[in-house]
Order: sequence, then C-alpha cells, then structure tokens
Amino acid sequence: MKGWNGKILRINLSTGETKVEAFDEEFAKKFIGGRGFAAKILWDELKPGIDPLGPENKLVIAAGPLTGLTLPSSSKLVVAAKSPLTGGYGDGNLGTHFGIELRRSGYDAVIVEGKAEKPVYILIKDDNVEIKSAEDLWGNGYFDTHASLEKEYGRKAGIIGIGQGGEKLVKFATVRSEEGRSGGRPGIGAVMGSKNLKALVALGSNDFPTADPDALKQHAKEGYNQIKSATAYDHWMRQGTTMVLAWCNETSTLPVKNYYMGTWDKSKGIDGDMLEKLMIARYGCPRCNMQCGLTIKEIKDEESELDYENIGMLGSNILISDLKVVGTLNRMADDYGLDTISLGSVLGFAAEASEKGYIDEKIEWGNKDQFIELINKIVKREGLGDLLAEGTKKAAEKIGHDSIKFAMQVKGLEVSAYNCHATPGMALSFGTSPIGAHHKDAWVISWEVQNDRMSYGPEKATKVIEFQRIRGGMFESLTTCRLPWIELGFDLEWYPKYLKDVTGLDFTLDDLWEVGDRIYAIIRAFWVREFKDQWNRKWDYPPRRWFEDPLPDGPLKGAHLDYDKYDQLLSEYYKQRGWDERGIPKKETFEKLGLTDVAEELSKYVSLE
Ligand code: PTT
Ligand code: SF4
Repeated sequence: MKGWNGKILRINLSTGETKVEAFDEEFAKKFIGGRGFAAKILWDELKPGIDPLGPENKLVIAAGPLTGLTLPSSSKLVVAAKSPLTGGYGDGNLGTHFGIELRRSGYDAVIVEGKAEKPVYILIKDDNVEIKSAEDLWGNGYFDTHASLEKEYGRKAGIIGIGQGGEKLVKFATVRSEEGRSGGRPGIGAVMGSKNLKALVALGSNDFPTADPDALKQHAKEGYNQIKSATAYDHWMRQGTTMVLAWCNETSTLPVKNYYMGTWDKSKGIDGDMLEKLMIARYGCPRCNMQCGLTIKEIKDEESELDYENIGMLGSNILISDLKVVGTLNRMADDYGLDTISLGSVLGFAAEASEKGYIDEKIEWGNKDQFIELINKIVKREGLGDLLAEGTKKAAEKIGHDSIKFAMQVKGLEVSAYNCHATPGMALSFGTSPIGAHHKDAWVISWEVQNDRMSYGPEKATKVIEFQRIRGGMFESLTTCRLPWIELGFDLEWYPKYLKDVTGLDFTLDDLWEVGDRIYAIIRAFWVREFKDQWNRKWDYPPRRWFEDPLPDGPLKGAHLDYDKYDQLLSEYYKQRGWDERGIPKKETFEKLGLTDVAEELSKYVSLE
C-alpha cells in the first residue's frame, strides 16, 4: 500500500501501554483518512452513553494520505472525540507540523485512551513512544507550553497541546499548535484535559512512501503556481479570511449584538482594511503558499493572529469596534486554548441575558474590561464564568426565561460568524452540520446571497449536500486545506490527481463524494445512537432567534426565517440524502454505502426504515 503508512498508534494513558495496529487498503479506500478514520474508529469503539470527559472517551488524531506531502496546503490534521459540549460526534481541523512528523514516524493516526494519573505529554519518535511527565507544563498557557517543548525538541518537532481552558474542562476548549493554529471546536481540548494530557510531540525520520514521486513533484509545482497566479491572490495575501467581514456587513450576514442585527455602522474599525493597516506579520500552516495567519499588536503589545471568525465573534457580535481590543480577547483565547467562536457567543449571550435582567451580573455590550474579566472567570470556572464554560445551550437551560431563543447554537455547538436571518440555505447548513453549528462543511452563503437568497427551493438542499461532500467529506478526509479551492478557485480535479500520484489508486471526484456520504451516514448514526428516543428532526433546526426576531434595521429590515418553509427544506434535504423524515439514514442508504454493519448496530437502538 502506497500513500498510507497503514499503521495506527494506540496509547492507553491508564495502563501506559502502547500498541501499533495495522489497517488494510480496503479500510483506507473506504474512509481515506482524517475525519473518515476518526468517525469509523469512534463509532466502532465508543460505547453509547459514556462520559465524554471520562477515561472511556477516546481522542483520535488522524492524518490523511496527502497530509504533510509537498503539495498545496497539505498539513491539516483532524482531532476528534465524543464531544463534551454536544454529547455527539465532535472534531476539528488544524494545520500543524505534528501531522507531518506523525506521518514521518510511520503512523497515519493516533488513538489516545484512558486517563493518566498525573499530567503527561506523549513523545513519538518513530517506533519510540514515551509518556512523559508534564507536571511542570500544567497550568501554563499554550504559548509557553509550545515554547518549552520546542526548546527541548527543536523547531522541527511537531507539537499540539492545550492551554488552561482544556485543563479546566471548559467545554469549548480547543487543541492548539504553532503560533495561531487551533482546532476541535466542540471541546476536543477538554477531552485532552480530562485525560491529564497536556501535549503530544512527534519527530519522525522516515520518508513518505508515494506511488509516483516524479509525477507528484511536477503536479505539486503546477498546483503551487496555479494558486500563486490566481486573480484574488494579492488581496488574499493582504487580508486573508478577514476580507469577508466587509462583505458580511454589506449583505446583512454579520453577527452583531448576539446575532440580533446583521449590519453595523462601526464595522470599518474591525474589517480587513483595518487589519491590513495594523498587520505586523504573517504565519500559517506548513506546506502552504497562501499563508493566512495575519497578526497585529493588541493593546498589551502582544502579537495576536486574527481570522474572520475571531473578529466577527469577538468584535461585532459583542459590539467591540477596536481591532486591537479584539486582538486582546483573541490572544487570551489562543493562550487559554478556547474556541473563539463559542467564546464570542457565550460573551454575547451573557451581555444579552444581563441586559434583559435574567442574570444578576452586569455585563455591558462593548465593555472590554468586563469581557476580559469574564474570560478569566470562564477559565478559572468562577461564578458566571463557570456557567458560561458549559456553552450557551447549558447556560440557557440553567438561566431559563426565553434565553434558549438567543442561545446561538445547534445541537450545543455555537454558530460560526454568519447571521442567517435571510439565508435559509446557510441555516440548513448549520442545522445539518455533523458536529453542530459549524460553517466548515457547507459554507454556501456566498453562492446563496447571489442566487435568490430567500428561496427555500430544492436547489438549496442540493447545494448544501454538494458542499458537505466536498468540504466535510473530501477535504476533511484527505486531509488538506480547502481554502485554495474556495478562496482562490483552485481546481478540485487536482485532488484525484494528487491521490493517484501518492497512492497509485484511481479515485474520481464522484468516488470521493461517496466517501463523504459514508462519513456523513456514520456520524449521523453516532448521534442517533447516543440520543436514541430523544432524537428528532428538530435537532436539525437553527436557533430560534432567526425565525422569531426579524432583523431590526439595515437593507433587509424585517427579514427572518419561516418555520414551515424551513421544515419543508429539511425534508427535501433528507430525501436527497436518502434519510427518513426523522433525519436517520434509511437501511438501503447504509447498504448502498457499504455500511450494513452500521445499520445492524444502529437498529438495536432505533427502528430503521
Ligand atoms: C475552525 C474555527 C475557525 S474557522 C476559526 S477562524 W476560519 C477560529 N479560529 C480560532 C483561532 O484562530 N483561535 C482560537 N483560539 N479559536 C479559534 N476558533 C475558530 O476555529 C484555520 C483555517 C481557517 S480560519 C479556516 S476557516 C479553514 N478551516 C478548515 C477546515 O476546517 N478544514 C480544512 N480541511 N481546511 C480548513 N482550512 C482553513 O483553516 P475547527 P487552523 Mg481550525 C487563531 O479548527 O475546530 O475546525 O474550527 O485550523 O490551522 O487554525 O486554520 O475564518
Ligand atoms: Fe493554513 Fe491558511 Fe494556508 Fe489554509 S490557506 S493551509 S489555513 S495558512
């Protein structure tokens, strides 16, 4: 087998035992890597109902066959587990040297199980795997943690780890790497913390086995050149993802005041032009020639790396109009290892609950000092901070009144920075995302705004599925960055070509879409098995605010989603996916995807159509 190492490293932190397990070409072809491997492993190995923060949960860190090779933007890595935030399947994706060094060490994935008695980190050097004390790292932020490990193992070492957020089991703690890389929004950092696992370090010495190195070299060169000559390349290099902010403001899709509004007259203070003015350096993932990690100096003169989501959620969503202040909140999130999207959402939720008199604490919109204090309290788990550390859904359940209406989440995961009062297709994308409300799988909003945006027609469901196949299926399993394609128009046909050069196998794009459908069916099965009788189609609904609170101003004043029409669109989505009216894949759909075993297991918990 070429392209894959064919090996998974399993480490049990309770017993200290490590094992290497082989997988064959059939498994590799069926699930490719990354999310595909993670979903299959978690489905097979986790008993339903386990505590996500208990030793029975497993952390899966999975690369794909393209990870780490010298080809465009190829250093992504999937981190996954049962989510402590949602109780369902959770994963995230970060660009890191760790994926490269893991593959160089001879593995495609790592499974970490059990719980260490004391804080540890894992060192992987080819066949040598050690569990080492992390007692002197525990309690440190991620920047110091990374620097200490890098000092010890050198700049070549691949490192991923957590800050105090993961240690304190904040339910939206992420896994961190390098200067500004962050992944695993649904609390994968907290899963690491629950295992007393501060970090993993990998240093490999092997070459990647590829089927046709010469063709790969040539195609990679052509790919890098095509990216560099894209029309939007210069603008991208100046603003990265932050260029989206001005567009969101123009199209009433910006989250403003906890998604109450969609435009803001102060957005210029935090947009891509402002970032360009303040930018001091650029970072990014390895193997990428369109690096988008742009940094500014925040109010305390520290460097802070800003993406669109970070600015939308820690800026307009909580009415902060000074980019340097956004930089400060973002830097705190990066060091503590908290997801900026959920963090901005819980802060907005708290400000709104305070304004409505639902909580005693005074949290004012735009008040930076109060937000800074609140972030510290979230990580220390003090007072209101302790409640917010559980995420908006749990916080709303505790606070009561009508606060669930403005808890901006789906299945417990907070919505990314796109306001969907007037974009039903994007609302469907959030509703049906396999990890809760993340935009990563189907960012259809740009297409939708240009194509009859208020329509609930079947084309919206088709587009969501098309994007879920490409983004949630192909990119998450290969595992490479999707931004060359979505931002600079890099041709999708490159990916089967790269796969052929690397593995020697012929995949068409249709084959890869089928892998995506398989992954979606397994992840849906995971959710349904966990929640059994509670599961129903309402779980695929976006937050109530978008239906019930029309936009109060801006060019789309009065716009809101419609319950009946959304429900019909959801039925259309299920139909096109081969899922039943409860949103559960039909028996024949599982069978068509080669998942008869999954159907059999699931039918022990719910009846299948
Ligand atoms: C991703 C989510 C995003 S999506 C952003 S900004 W984005 C936020 N970034 C955070 C951050 O930074 N610090 C922090 N403490 N929390 C953060 N939470 C948010 O996390 C990221 C890029 C970006 S920037 C995007 S869109 C693309 N995402 C990809 C993806 O998901 N898959 C893929 N195959 N390629 C992708 N390419 C792009 O990667 P999650 P990264 Mg991220 C500071 O992880 O959990 O998926 O959430 O990985 O290496 O940082 O690159 O406008
Ligand atoms: Fe990483 Fe940005 Fe490059 Fe994608 S485009 S690989 S997120 S630096």
